Amino acid sequence: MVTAAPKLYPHQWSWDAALISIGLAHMSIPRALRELENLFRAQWSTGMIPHIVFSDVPGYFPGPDVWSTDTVPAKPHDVRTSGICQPPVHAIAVARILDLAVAKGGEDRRLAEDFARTSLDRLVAWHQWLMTVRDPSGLDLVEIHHGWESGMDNSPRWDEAYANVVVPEPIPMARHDIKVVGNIEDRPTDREYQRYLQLMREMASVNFDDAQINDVVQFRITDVFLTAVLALACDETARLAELLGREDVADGQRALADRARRGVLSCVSPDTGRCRDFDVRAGQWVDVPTIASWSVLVSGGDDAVWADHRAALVGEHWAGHPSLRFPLPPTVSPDDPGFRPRTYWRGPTWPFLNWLLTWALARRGDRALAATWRDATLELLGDGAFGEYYDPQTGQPAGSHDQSWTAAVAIDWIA
Ligand code: 9WN
Repeated sequence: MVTAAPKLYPHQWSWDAALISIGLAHMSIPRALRELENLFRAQWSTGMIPHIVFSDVPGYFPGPDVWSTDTVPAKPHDVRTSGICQPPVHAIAVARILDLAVAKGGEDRRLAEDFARTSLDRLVAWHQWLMTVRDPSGLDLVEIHHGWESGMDNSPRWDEAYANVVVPEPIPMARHDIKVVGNIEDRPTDREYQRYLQLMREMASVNFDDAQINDVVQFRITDVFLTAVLALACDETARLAELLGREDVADGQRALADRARRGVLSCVSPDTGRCRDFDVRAGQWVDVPTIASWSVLVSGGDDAVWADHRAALVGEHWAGHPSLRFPLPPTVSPDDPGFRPRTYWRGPTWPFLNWLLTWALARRGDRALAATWRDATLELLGDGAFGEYYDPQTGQPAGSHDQSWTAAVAIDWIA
């Protein structure tokens, strides 16, 4: 596997792996397919693709022993994984790799078509799990049980829900991340980590059994951005299915995509125009302005709302903010009192996320904005550090250096 980063993340992460495989495909189609295969082999029998597939390299906390998933019946017995998921970008990767392989032709094409054919059922099971097991209330929105599932771990979107997570007794921690990342403000706090660990304990207490988790976990919130990504992933799976002559699958995926899109639109606040998340335990909407507020830019589904969200994200409070080094979307607006330019999901701009946005824009035909964000991100990466994320005001790299998906998206853009 390609690890998410050499020192900070010495394992395979789910959504990182998808983007990494796209970068690899430019150099070797078989290598790209192996990367995805390694992740897909770890898919649970429920359909869930786990958020981490562990290597045997030590040095990440929480590692497999802390996760306690070894005896989970749904997990393949020969891999060690975490017990939660991440956003479903995988179909986007399979489709992108297939497109690249078709252009290359020959053996590459044959291998990629075979892989796509065998992956189709995996993707269907994965998307189905998200829209059934993870939508127990029938809201057409995917519910998450841990901020890590959103991939936007400590985004202010989750602050209120986390504030309600009670940690009855201090949980021992041996954090490794703060030793690797020199600047402590780049990472979440100990207090945040205590809650992260508490939720893991709760899920482990029922052996990660989906039927019981909803009753024991103190964090249940729908994730509008993840749902928007799912809409696109289902579209891409439908496209793949058509290419491979599986009309039955294509119809089902189109229906799921419609549901996800409807779900995202149902989150738009009539007052602020922003997408909200719904805190299932508190029974209330959470309308915190972050990059996820503009999720209709990703999902589409309503031209007027799409145009509003595009205008907001390029506007003076976001990518067009005068204090920014490059006109790129920050994760929190610099005008927000909670904006922290170096702190993880509380302000920095993330190159892989910019790639995802440009991919969605280009797919919709907005090539001009896609090119602007691509060029600006490539300029940001011109320092060669391949930062995990960047201070949007200074353009300085933060978090880990040599972050694999940062390099992968650069390759995809320049290849
Ligand atoms: C927890 C690997 C991952 C990304 C996430 C990012 C960060 C992990 C961590 O790193 O999360 O999953 O330990 O901080 O938030 O999006 O997939 O790059």
